[in-house]
Amino acid sequence: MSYSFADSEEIKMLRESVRDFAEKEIAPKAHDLDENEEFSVELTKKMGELGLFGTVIPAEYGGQGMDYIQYVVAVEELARVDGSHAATIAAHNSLGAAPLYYYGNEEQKKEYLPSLCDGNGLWAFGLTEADAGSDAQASKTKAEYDAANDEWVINGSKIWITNSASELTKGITVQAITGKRDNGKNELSCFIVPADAKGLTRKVMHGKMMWRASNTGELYFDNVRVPNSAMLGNKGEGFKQMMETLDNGRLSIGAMGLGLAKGALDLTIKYANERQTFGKPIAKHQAVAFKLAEMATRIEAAEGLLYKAAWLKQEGRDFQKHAAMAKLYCSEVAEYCAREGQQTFGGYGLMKEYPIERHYRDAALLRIGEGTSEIQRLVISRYIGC
Ligand code: COS
Repeated sequence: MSYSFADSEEIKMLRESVRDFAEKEIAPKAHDLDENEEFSVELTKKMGELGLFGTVIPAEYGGQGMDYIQYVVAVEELARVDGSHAATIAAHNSLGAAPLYYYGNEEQKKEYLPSLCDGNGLWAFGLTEADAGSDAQASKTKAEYDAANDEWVINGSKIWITNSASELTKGITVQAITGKRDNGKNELSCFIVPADAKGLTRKVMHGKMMWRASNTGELYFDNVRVPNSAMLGNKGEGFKQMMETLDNGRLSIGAMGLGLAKGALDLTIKYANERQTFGKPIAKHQAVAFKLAEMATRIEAAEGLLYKAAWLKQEGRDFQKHAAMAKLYCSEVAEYCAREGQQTFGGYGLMKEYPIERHYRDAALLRIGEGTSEIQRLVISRYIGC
């Protein structure tokens, strides 16, 4: 397939339907949900009804069979209106359902995927720990094999796990130490852990400055027993699975950045054409017009980078470097547009009733979550021969 900068009819329809949903259903509730730190089961299920669960999972497992470009469009349109709801969808698809699809055996896929594609169940990605963030191999959570029962016994904890403590959560893919490798490093493997497993405590984390209507959990594993058949892929493949999952996830975080930036620009252009100072709309003042022109230009560049990365992934080509670049750059553009937008709104931009204020807070997550901007630069530098 050659490059195309024109949206197909299918993409246009998808974009319009998600935009319409985000504007009519999410926008009117976004402020209150954010203010009350409330995860909306109702809106999450409605996003499922719209076909946003199991986006890239093939129809045979109940999924929507979208390609990665379609998936990016959907996340972008949600993020244009609200980061929390975009985060729920991005985390569920990229980090929740995708590893089960890519690494699960046929039995596991048939058991778990349909219920994660029908809009009623969320799945989470249990990688991060209190002392293992950027250094993701530093996990302390352990799984010990109990040969007598052919089970693994998991002990440890995870933190900042999106979608892990909601009432829709069906389970978590958990990275744990399962032994030592020949090079002396920990051997890491992944396990499928149901949300109701005995010994698993899930706590909702409160007090976030951003994504306040998304569900973030803290997990404690106290002798949680799972059968040997709950291992995802082979023993010792856990870290590679997690890293590949993050490579894919960067596309959806990039989409969140691009969507947020576009949302901030739209709000700012509207405001700048209405607000008058010195006898004319502020959009007619060069100081403001140039800000808007700069925002629009950076958004255009971010879009090109992100859609190229998604296209590379879709085509089965090497996309990892571009995904890291897209995640890095879209996050920076999001933050830039939210800040410059807020500046244009002046005092109003500091008030919670103006969505630009929420965009400003939500943008901060993008340079920290799913691999900090520093980690993206590290990944990119490795690909360019450093
Ligand atoms: N895909 C497949 N395999 C990968 C990989 C990738 N993207 N990245 C690393 N690996 C493999 C390596 O090939 C290596 O395999 P061997 O040990 O068999 O040779 C192994 O994983 C270890 O790789 P490496 O030595 O590069 O790991 P590091 O400890 O240096 O860590 C970084 C690499 C920093 C890139 C990794 O820890 C990382 O991405 N950290 C950020 C984690 C993150 O984003 N957390 C946020 C989660 S929020 S959901």
